[in-house]
Amino acid sequence: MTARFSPRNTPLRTTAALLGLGGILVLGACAPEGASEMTPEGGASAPDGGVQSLSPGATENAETTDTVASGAGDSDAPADYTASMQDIESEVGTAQIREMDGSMEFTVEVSGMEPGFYGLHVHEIGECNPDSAAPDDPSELGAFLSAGSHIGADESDHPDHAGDLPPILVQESGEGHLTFQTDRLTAEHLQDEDGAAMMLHSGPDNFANIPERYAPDGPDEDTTGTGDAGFRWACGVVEAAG
Ligand SMILES: [Cu+2]
Repeated sequence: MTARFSPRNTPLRTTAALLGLGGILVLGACAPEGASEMTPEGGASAPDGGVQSLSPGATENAETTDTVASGAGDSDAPADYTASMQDIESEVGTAQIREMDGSMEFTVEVSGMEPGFYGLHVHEIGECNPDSAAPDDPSELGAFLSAGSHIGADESDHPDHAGDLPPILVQESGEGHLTFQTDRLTAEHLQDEDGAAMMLHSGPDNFANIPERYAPDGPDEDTTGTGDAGFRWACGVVEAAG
């Protein structure tokens, strides 16, 4: 069996060294890592060199995507938007997005990963820079922080953000396949001037479902902002399909 990515076990990936990042690359989190390693958001990462802007920029050819598919689940229809989700080294998976009548249908495929659940979100900025600063806090550096927060993070708590998505299950084969629809996202979300990014996280999303016996005062801000899905493992700019 070929080597697999082990996102949960290798928060400091050796590939960072290959990219010439030098010292420690603390992979920026949408959330702190799991409960056993509650690392506060915003570790430093080596800012020097090796920055690889995978697909900067937002989608611009919106005029090609005016056609709105109707009906349900026409997964053979061509996608209206696509995203290639890349970790700091290579492609991990893809997302195809179709405009339905009143919703968006996503088909997400990943491969080469350890089995288990992984959080998925649509983040608000279509910029997947593996060594970048958070737009609202330039002192916070890490992988794919350039993509900003979940779409809708300003308007509600997780998991009620427009960009909150079901997690993907990676099977024993290392592959995961997920198709779902959401009526929370619109074409405007995906095509606004700063674009949007598909984000695959390093661990499962808890959907802020924290029993009161663990958190008598309710979940904290990190949880209600992010779902504690771990660091940002792979990112893909959402682009209009051409
Ligand atoms: Cu996220």
